[in-house]
Amino acid sequence: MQLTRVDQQKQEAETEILRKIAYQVGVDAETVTAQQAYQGVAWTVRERLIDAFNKTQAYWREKDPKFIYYLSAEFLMGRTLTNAVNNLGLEGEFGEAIRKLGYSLEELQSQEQNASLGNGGLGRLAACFLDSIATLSLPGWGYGIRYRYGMFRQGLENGFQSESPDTWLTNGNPWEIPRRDLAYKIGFYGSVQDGKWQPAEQVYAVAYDNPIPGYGTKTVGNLRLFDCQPMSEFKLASFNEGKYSEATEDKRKAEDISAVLYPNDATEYGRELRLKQQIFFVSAAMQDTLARFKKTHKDMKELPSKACFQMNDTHPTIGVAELMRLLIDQEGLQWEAAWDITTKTLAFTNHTVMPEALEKWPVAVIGKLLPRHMEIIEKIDSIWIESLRKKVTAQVGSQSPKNALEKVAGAVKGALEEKTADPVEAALAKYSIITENPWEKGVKLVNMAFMATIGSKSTNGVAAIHSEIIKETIFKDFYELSPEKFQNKTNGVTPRRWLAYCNPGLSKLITETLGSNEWIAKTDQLAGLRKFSDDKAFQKKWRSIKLENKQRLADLIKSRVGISVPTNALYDVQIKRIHEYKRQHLNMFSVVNRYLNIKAASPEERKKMVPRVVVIGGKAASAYVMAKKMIKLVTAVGEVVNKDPDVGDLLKVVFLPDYNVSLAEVIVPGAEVSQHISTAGTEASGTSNMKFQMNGCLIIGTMDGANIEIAQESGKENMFVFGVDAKDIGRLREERKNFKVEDPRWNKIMQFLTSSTFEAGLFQDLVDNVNDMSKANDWFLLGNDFSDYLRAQDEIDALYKDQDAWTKRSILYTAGSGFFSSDRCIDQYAKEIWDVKPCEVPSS
Ligand code: B1N
Repeated sequence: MQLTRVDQQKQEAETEILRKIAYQVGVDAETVTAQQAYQGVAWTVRERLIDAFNKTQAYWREKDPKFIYYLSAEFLMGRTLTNAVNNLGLEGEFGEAIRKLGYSLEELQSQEQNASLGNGGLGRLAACFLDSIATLSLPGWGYGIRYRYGMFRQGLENGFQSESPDTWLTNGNPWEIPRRDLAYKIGFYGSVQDGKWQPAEQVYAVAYDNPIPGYGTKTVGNLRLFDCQPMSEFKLASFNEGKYSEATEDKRKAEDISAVLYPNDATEYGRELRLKQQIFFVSAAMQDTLARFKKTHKDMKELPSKACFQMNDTHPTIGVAELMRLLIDQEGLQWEAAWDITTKTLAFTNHTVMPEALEKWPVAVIGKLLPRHMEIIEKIDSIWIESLRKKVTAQVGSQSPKNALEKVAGAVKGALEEKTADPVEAALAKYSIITENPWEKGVKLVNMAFMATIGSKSTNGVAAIHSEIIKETIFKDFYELSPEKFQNKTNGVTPRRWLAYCNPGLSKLITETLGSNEWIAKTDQLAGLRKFSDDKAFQKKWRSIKLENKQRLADLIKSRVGISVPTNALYDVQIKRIHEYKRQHLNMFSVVNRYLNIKAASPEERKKMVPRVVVIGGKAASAYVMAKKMIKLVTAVGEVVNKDPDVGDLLKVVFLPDYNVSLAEVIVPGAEVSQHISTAGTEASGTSNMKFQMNGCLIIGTMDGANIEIAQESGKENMFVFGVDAKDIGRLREERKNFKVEDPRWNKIMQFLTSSTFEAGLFQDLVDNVNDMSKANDWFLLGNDFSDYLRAQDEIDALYKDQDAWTKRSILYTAGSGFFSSDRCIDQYAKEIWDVKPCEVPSS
């Protein structure tokens, strides 16, 4: 009997997997554990991936297109198996072979460690971007660090966060290709003589390639991560002298550099090791790029037509000085030529306006670790300031301060208003890369964001409102000088991982309804669901899929924290880093209010209440005391509520520990309402809001970040919007000292949290921060937004009682989510910043 092509492929896949299990894993197929089966399958998929990867990279070498290099200290990839199998279109071939081993793809997937080389949104965005770059067949690579330990694992001890190392590489990593022969020297310390740097220490950056499969294309891109290794493994002479620890000292010191991800989100951490990490991967990436470029090009002036480096926040911005150094010291270019190339090759994205996150390195720290870079930065600054001097002098000198005010740029205006002795110098100082530390007299700092803007062809924000805010605040003076450099690129997320693969039930229904699965690559087609939003039969199917996903989430909750939650309750989630600006404590205030309401209600009244399951997940930076207290607030309130017999199934409060990408892949499809409740003007974009929207989860949120655009696309009337406006924040903060929350529910909550229900004093500081204006000022304005937030919460309950109306909205969310695909976002970057065009291997 003749086998069909498909059967043949299935058989081949099975044979390959069995060979891998036998010879790579070294076990008998009859007795494989889930982990061994995972390894066998993963190493087989790896070969398919590498085949396509090699073809893509060879084709790109031949065609020599312009490349985008995405420089990021973080890539939060999560797990790879399902994504690779699906993007490569291997489900058919591999599914049966996996079942024959006695497992499902999902079971094997759960054996994989998450690659958590990122903190939160910024790192996950980088991962979504790689998926879209490959999907659009854009020639592009990511560059970063192969941290041996990623984001710490979070546990709970007595309801407080505990931290343990993320040992993600213990079972090996089938998804990477070590390139031990590809290593770049990175120097530190030492001195500069006549513009020549003699580093006192050197290490190697060793490349590891991680192939990135595109969807619906043969293109497989690359994430190249660097591991740090010493120049010499072992000092035999020291060993022979009996100095054992000295013998391996260099190795230890080098390995420290790529050892661990800094676990801070939206906060800077001004330690020398972090700067070492930054120069380490940026220098390696730039040396790597230049080496490839030079194989086919002689003239460095062609670099901007062949390469663009996108700097993901300030973390890679030492790259401005590094590219200058490489062009001048290594390639022998003159300053002007090097500057021209640099400013045409670099681009910069800002991701936050939180002042504590804007990296400013002390001149002394850069000067010691990277003396040549510091020289270059000083020269960039002085040339820059000189170029402005004439302009500023003309503006300040030509007219009396009074009538100058309307016409001149912000820096000059500011200097004139401040009535400084020398307004010219004062105005120039506002543009300077090197500034005085306002809290430490005499200490000079390098403002990395300023250097990045000056050294780049473009600066962009990550949502419409955020891109406006940066033009009015942190980059005001720079915007007024070169408005054409400033852009918006509203974030997006990959519809593959965040809808098609994490929500197979909904995905199938969408495909059946729209008549094809084209929407996975062309998410605009999701708008076609709009016309079914009132269709009762369709609504019913939509709801039953949600119920299955809720069951999955309930099972996860049960297995992780042992709490049984009912599936007929409204699933309300808030998953994101724990931060005061994200206001998980405001969420908890509303939970306490709900609890007190239940307690005060009669049995009859209780019957009318909508049961709720409140799920909160997220990690707190290890040094962020208040964020850690906020986690304790969730667990402590949860303990009281969950065991109270008066409450029963009307309210459950769950803190899910160790939130990461794969947890999100279960939580997002199972959620019915999701909270995005940052103080207006503080969340640059948010990206989980987009994932919830895609999965038909309703949003309660402030008019902040991408919420605003989500409301535009899915209908503001369909979102539970509350809170003050970003434009009023400054004034409200000033008025805060005399502000009192008039709502009696607020006081009851504050009393409850400081009552004997909890350990004495446990939440006093948290309460004082938002409630005692003699001690604090409620910087994130919980008091101002409180009553409106509870009103929006009531609306949620009311709508949930009308399941058809609720489901209609849910459908409209998904239908309106097309814009938030990272494919749309990357297409805009490619056309409006990078000038990079698709280059796909032709079908042979
Ligand atoms: O970047 C995301 C946005 O969607 C979020 O709104 C924003 O908060 C996030 C220093 C950061 N901004 N800044 C950081 C991360 C690590 C670190 O060490 C800052 N993360 C964001 C994607 O645009």
